Amino acid sequence: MNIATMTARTIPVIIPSLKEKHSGTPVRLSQEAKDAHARLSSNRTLPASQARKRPVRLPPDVSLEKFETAVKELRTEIGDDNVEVNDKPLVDGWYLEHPNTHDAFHIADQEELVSSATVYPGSTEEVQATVRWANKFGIPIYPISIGRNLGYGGAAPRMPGAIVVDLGKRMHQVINIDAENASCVVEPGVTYFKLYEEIQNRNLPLWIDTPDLGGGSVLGNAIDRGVGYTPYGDHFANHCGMELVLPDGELLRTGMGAMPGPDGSDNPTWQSFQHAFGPAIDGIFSQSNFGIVTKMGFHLMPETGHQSYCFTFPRDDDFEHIVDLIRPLAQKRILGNIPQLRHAIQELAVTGGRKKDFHDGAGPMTREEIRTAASKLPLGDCSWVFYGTQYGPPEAIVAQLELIKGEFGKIPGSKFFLPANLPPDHYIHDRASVCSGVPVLRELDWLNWVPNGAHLFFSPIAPTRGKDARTIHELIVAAHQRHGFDLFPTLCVAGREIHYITNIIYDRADPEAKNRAIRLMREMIDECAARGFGEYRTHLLFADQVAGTYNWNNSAFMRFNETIKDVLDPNGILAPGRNGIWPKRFRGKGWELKVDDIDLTTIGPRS
Ligand code: EUG
Repeated sequence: MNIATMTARTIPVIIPSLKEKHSGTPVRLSQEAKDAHARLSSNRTLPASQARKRPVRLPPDVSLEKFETAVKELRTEIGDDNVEVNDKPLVDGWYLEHPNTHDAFHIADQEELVSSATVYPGSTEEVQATVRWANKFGIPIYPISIGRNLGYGGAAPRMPGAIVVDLGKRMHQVINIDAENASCVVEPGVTYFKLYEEIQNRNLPLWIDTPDLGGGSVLGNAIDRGVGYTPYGDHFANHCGMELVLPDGELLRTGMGAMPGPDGSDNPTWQSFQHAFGPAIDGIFSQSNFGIVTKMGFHLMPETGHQSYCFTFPRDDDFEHIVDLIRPLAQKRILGNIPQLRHAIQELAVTGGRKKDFHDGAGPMTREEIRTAASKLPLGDCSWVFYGTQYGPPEAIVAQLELIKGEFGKIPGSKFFLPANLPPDHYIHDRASVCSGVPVLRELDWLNWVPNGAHLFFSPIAPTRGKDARTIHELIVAAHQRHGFDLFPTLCVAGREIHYITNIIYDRADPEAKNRAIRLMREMIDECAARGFGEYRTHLLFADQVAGTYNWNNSAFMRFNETIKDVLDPNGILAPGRNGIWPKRFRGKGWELKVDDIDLTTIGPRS
């Protein structure tokens, strides 16, 4: 173990490194990880774990006797050590030691969104064997890659008592890096940290594309259609070829991979061309429950020059104008990546600040409190911060920056900063890392906002148009006010749409705060939908409601998904309810959680 330290409460803490564990921390970030852990644990009042109130949560319609028989059979197929019954106390842990048994950021009772067991297949054949076993016993399975889909449900199955198929633990090889083609093939357990390290070790002039936190699965994030911040930031768009196990155990390759290579080798263009011939089917395996992806190809970006920067804007009301200035810059691809437009309150949260240091009592911080606190930070008094990065040779970057400064200079009081103008611990340096493909841990600091901090993302899509952006922003502001939550808007602004991401931060030990967070989510989903703004991704427990808003023409889209689901998965074993898609076996039997389901303490069929 390379990191051994003592927390504020003098519990010895060991953070596994990437060498010791597939989901571990790179050595270059060990001090940062240690510090982040110390801050979080000193802000935790809950015990590490509590005795379970109930025994193992069994899969639906499965007796204990049948469960035990099934587990025994799975052990003979996959190995005794590779099947673990979930009967021990539940440990929320933290980002770098996250659970694969339940949702660490529980909104329901901690014991509700839980698995009955975890299986660790070591090969595609073992994934196929697991799927066939699930069909034989009618037991739902829930695949995870790393399980760090945090804020969206983490590693938890949507259906309590499902068996989690933890693919990452034994399937974490970087199968290939093709330096000439600038592409790679990875297994589910390869994190951004690991892929980055692999490329550095081989001294290749290639970049990966990472989200804000680097511990996630490259494959898992892409099939959930996650986002990063180099020019290759659309993770699904930059994938190239999949191998997957269908719900009946069949094995399938997509794109050029559907054609065998010579003499039994992989097709030589599998990582060169995404679409190949015939229907482009890759998309139906993203954000769905139609197959288990066991290998996935990605394009890698050749390294290039880069320069990160930020602009600050003084007034809350500048928002609309900023969005209208970004639109043409993004459409013309003068902006080098997907920039983030963040509210000044994030400057407080990302320093590891605690709300109580800025605000007394309950209720959200006032505008004046935010301004006062932000004015003491390096960027000074402001309302919005635009973080961008330009790419290419130095002369090109200078020319691009002149154009961009000319535009944002139209907003009175705007200020321009380079990383060299800001202290070494300022967030801009982490932004510069992320925007040049270097995975980091910085955004963990948000969770210190409240004790036992947990978070939930609300992620609607809005047009890149000032007045639409204002409409959605005002609606979200009002909803947060009503429910007493601070609002942390980060807008990922493209030329035609905005991913408006807000992070609802709540205290896991406070059932009343959890319930307010649920009401807030439910209301925002419905109010946005009434104006045509829909979520691009959501937490497990809100998927039914969100799926229900995509209901044009008598829900033709969901009916299409259900048709596919019932053909591919007639026994309804694969991730029932994922993204709102329920197999025939469970559909309409009370599992769906709708807008009126405000009490989510217990999860199961309702009458
Ligand atoms: C973030 C961005 C996302 C998302 C969750 C979090 C960033 C937070 C663009 O998508 O889904 C700072």
